[in-house]
Amino acid sequence: MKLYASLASSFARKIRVMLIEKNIPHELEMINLWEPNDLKKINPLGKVPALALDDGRVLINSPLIADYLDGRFPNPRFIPEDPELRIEVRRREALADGTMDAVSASLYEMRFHDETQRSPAWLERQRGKIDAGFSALESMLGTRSWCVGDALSLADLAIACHLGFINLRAPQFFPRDKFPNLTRLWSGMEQRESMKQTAPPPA
Ligand SMILES: N[C@@H](CCC(=O)N[C@@H](CS)C(=O)NCC(=O)O)C(=O)O
Repeated sequence: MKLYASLASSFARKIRVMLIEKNIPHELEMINLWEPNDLKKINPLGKVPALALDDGRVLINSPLIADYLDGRFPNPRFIPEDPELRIEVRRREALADGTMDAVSASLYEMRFHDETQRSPAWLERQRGKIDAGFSALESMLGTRSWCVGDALSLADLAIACHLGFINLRAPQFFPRDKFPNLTRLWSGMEQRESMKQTAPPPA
């Protein structure tokens, strides 16, 4: 299988970390999303991550790719088998991904529009989602070591990968003193070898 990723993408990092933690043999191609590239031949949406399987199928969207990898390579599991625990992990992953989507929407607005053309209403709308998303995740985590149960799961991975990007490239969206529980989870996760190997470069 071959993973298409980019150096900075925290959605792709979720998958890269899973591949390393599970020790899954794979090829990796890094795409520069901001230069002309052939990514649309693989994923019509032109987004990373995309996982090309050996049978010719391509999986897009990190939750779907994570589902495939955890099912095919269950050692160790990042999505519990128990249906209740499973849904708790996926709820948190969805919230973390959605919060990151709002950060991305804000960054795209700033990338594609100079200051005079930017929509303050759009940026404020996204900021509301970011603040509410992190607040919800912060109270869901509380003082526990892991998001769900007593083991690392896809929920922890998603939060750590997105916070890794935001703290490096757009720290204004994550005031650490407001979110001590998430900050603790993220800094602990950054100590893992899989996270060190996939750290995004500074801008
Ligand atoms: N929901 C998607 C989001 C993927 C995504 O937003 N990828 C960004 C990089 S972080 C991308 O490829 N952007 C390029 C573009 O939108 O043209 C997932 O979970 O994989």
